[in-house]
Amino acid sequence: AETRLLDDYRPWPFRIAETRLDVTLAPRGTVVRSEIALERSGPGPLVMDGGAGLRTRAVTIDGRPVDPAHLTIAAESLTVAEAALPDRPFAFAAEVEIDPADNTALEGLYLSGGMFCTQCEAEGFRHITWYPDRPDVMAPFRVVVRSDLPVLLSNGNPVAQGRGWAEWHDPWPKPAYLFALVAGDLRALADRFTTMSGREVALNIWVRPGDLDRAGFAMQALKASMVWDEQAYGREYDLDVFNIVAVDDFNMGAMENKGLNIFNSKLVLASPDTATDADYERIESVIAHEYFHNWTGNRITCRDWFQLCLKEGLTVYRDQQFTSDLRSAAVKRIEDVVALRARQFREDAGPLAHPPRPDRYEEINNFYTATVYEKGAEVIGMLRRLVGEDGWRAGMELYFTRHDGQACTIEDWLRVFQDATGRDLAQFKRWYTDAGTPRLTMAEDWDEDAGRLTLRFAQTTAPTPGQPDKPPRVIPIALGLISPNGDEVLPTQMLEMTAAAQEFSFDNLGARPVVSLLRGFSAPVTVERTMSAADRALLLAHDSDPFARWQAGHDLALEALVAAAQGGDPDPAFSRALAGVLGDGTLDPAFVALVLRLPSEDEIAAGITARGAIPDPDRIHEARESLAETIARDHQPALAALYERMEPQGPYSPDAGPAGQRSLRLAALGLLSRLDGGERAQALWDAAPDMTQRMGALAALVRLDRAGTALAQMESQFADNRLVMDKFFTIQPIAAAPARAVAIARSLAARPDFDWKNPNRFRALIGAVTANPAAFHAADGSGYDFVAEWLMRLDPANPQTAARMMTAFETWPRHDATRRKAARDALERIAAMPLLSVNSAEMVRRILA
Ligand code: B3K
Ligand code: ZN
Repeated sequence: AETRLLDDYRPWPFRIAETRLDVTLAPRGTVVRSEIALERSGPGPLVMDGGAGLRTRAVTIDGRPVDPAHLTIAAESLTVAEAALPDRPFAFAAEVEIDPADNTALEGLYLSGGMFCTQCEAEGFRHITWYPDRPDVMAPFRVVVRSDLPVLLSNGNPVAQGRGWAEWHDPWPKPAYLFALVAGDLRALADRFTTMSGREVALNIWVRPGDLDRAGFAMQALKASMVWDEQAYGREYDLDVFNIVAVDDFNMGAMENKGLNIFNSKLVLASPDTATDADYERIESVIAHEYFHNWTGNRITCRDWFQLCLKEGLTVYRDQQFTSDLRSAAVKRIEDVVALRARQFREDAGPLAHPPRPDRYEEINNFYTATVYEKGAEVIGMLRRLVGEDGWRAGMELYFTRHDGQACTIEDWLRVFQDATGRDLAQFKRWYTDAGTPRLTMAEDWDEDAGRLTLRFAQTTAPTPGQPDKPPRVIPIALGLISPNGDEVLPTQMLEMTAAAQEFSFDNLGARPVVSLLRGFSAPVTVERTMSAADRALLLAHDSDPFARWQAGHDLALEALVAAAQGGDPDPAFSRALAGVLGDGTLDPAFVALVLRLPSEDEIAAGITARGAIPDPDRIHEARESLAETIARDHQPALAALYERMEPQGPYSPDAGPAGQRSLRLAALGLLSRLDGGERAQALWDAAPDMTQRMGALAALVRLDRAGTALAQMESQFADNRLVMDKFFTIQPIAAAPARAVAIARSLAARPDFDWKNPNRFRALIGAVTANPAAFHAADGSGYDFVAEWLMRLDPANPQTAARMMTAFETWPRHDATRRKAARDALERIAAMPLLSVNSAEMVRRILA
């Protein structure tokens, strides 16, 4: 496939005054009539993008068919020669036919259980009609939808409707990727919102008739988001209606189409007996994320897809702030860092490493990554730390006023902060253009006589694909000093490291303090320092910064596990230090649960790799299981007491307080079930309080291989609930002993309800195998083979989801020769597939490079 380069950007030589669409829906033979009012803004022919599925019936300019001599229709483009175009404004019109029923790729217009819906980002609109399908071409849209289905929706405000048709108008110029259309037998949960300037907005969440009672929480989250964006950024909603639609077949989480967000139903529907606390929190944050896109993404969009992190990094940053404000900032920060390390650090350390702003791609859908999203958000957090609160406020204000209605670049974004604060951001820009996670080392010099502590920092970043040399970056390092008795002797300071090596000294210190480093995770770097277990335990007990405090415990656990997985004796320091944490009744239960959560098998493997050794997935699994058992034995009475005490009282609420109690309760349960044979878990399952606790109990039962009855009950109770049945498919391979997981997954895949063309169901089962590392990386290659088999089956139907799941293989280079060969063989089988999609071909090529 063709490689696209950032440097090749050229503006489109026309402007669009208005785009009109008239769509007559049918499962096969949907007719799309378009009329695009154009005005020339540069030289050249008129080139439109289009996909293979378009059957072109007519092309006219100002109502007259284009002379075939001036019209070229190729596989992916339509060109009208310059000679056939008037000098004044003119109208391009086309009529095409498409078949949504055959669209299994779920890109463009498709059918999901009898309902028509669209997904246009990044380049899906070209599968609907001929159009300049690029984000820098913006236009107001007027859309007529025709169908017998009762509910007909598109972007913007409703204009008029009659039997079998509805007209919509979106006055805000937008790129085609924000277009949406929905038609179906839907019911609305309706509400209203009054904006800060008094505008009345009708809110609707559209779901299938039977799902109406599970949309309430999403509505609450939407209203909370609207209030928050007004208060935090002064951003107000700008249409008369805001519609959200839930669909069962969706390639990702949700989509921010202007005024008509389309959501994966799993990110809308929730009730206490079907959704977990984690589901609720996710729904709240994704509803917010898509809503926040209305300003950061829609009103101000991207010039081209290389700039994707302009909208995604900023919007993730905003949804993270929203969740911290609504829930606990400390807990949210820890959760976000855990997720960043699990997905983004891993990506940055492997063959798929790329900068937040890539400069080349073959298939843009392969770049909706943790680097663009989550690292993009971290980069914004650093920017805020560097320019300070006033600079941040002034910069954001300038961004919204200067760029409203425009399609922008990362350069525009940085210039805003440069202009607002006078600060030179040239070095900072490397965070956007350079891939890889910097490794920060710190050495300490203590001068007892002078009472002076000198910290010597060095930064290095390993080469990444296409980027052998890594100049130093500016790294904001937040640190504090803790005296040996636990008092804070220096509150948080923000150091700015700009060179490859740099020193900072602190004077007038009485006794040698312990450095609390990278407070709040002030930069997305890995830290290396020598530090005694006793000092880590001191920080875990006393650090005033909750993130650094959690990190100290996490490091203790990680060190113990890395040693144990390499055949060493595990240091008992972590388990010992837990006594203080478990006994401290002042701590937030959610925080305690996070301290108890052991580093993942993948993180242990990365830790071993970073020390220059080869990880053994089986021994890692055993080391982790055995540490869990040690902790359970060491703290049995305290855990048992917590398990009882953390039972939330009263009716279920997904709020941070009770959810935190449940997470601690379930963490205790997971440990205790290693000693009680699963007795508590069985009792909890039988009591069936809510889905959160049921899933916690079920995970323990599956791990102990005594979940037969529980699974049968789950199945009979929830056979009709797709979202709950997805959990049924996930929990078994993910929680089972690695040696059995692939066999279990194979038998699940043979069930008639393994509807693999549904992305949620596919990810539920196949993704679960990739999330059980010792099973996926089994030495005999059975895990790789199973996953590769299914990716090959999915690719022809749904390339986007297949390619995305291929990232499971990105850690293959760190394994031993046997596993490397098995992984390579599996990937090569995929690469050799006839008609492999562009999406998957690019991924395999990069993973194997
Ligand atoms: N912007 C969409 C993602 C589109 C993914 C296309 N492959 C959802 C979001 O980030 O909010
Ligand atoms: Zn987004």
